[in-house]
Amino acid sequence: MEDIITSLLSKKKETPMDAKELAALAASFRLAMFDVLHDRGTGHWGGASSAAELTTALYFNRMNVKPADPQWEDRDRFILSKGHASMNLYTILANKGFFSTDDLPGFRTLGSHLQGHPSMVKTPGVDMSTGALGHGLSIGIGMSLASRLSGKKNWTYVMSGEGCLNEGQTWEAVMSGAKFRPERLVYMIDYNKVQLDGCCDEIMPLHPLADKFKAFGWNVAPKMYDGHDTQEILDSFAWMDSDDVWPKLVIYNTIKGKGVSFMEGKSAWHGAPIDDKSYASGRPELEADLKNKEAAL
Ligand SMILES: Cc1ncc(C[n+]2csc(CCOP(=O)(O)OP(=O)(O)O)c2C)c(N)n1
Repeated sequence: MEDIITSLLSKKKETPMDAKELAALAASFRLAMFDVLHDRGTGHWGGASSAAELTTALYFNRMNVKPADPQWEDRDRFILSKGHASMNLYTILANKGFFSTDDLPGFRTLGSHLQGHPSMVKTPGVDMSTGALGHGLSIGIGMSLASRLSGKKNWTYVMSGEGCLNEGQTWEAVMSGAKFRPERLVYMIDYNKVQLDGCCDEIMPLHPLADKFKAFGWNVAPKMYDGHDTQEILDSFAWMDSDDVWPKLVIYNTIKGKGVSFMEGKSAWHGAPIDDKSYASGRPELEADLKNKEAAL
């Protein structure tokens, strides 16, 4: 089972993968995350799982990065504004080649470079330290404007969940985005509609989210894409390339805790340790999904 993914990675790490390859890869990453989070008894499964296809597609289809040279100045930037989903980012970066996959089981251990929230000074490939919700978009806009000043054409992707949208700073950034129009800046929302201890509608309703961004003057994608359907994610990438009106917003419909039926859509699995019993009943679902995706290759 693992061999198919290993050979896919060794053949295609440097070239854009297609929708089926991305789906298989994301399923394998989701399973790998589940294993580490269970082993370590800590971390955030819900939001790491909901973003699995999105980050996989970004790094294995779209982003221009050099894992051997993480500080390459012309690289595209990615800011995981929902920094608690760090296990997702670490799994991607390790498999992309920024550091060894052998480091992943050390997640959140003393001395590991893979701490609970991403650190740009510790972990190769992390473009910005995050964890306090709400900063990512402001930072991404700053990075994009810095690229403008230095004449660079790299892209900047900021990903957040709903938590960042509950922070006033995000809306200041939305206003400044409309004013300064940072080129190649894309704000991607992993819209799973569940937060740390409840549904967004209970905590702070965001509806109508796309219309709010339109009213602020952003270039908003024509539809909400399915963030677990890799072909739809590739369609959203095509939309990103379709015009030069900046900044752009894409909202992806996702499911928190995707892949383990009894964890899906439940705030209880935002950051709870994965106990042995839940692991034993949840893992076969993820294995079956991986098998199906591999069979479709
Ligand atoms: C400024 C700030 N306030 C509170 C928290 C605690 N916190 C961590 S995750 C989270 C909820 C995040 O929800 P969402 O962005 O929807 O994350 P996802 O469902 O994608 O995991 C909260 C409130 C924080 N990290 N930063």
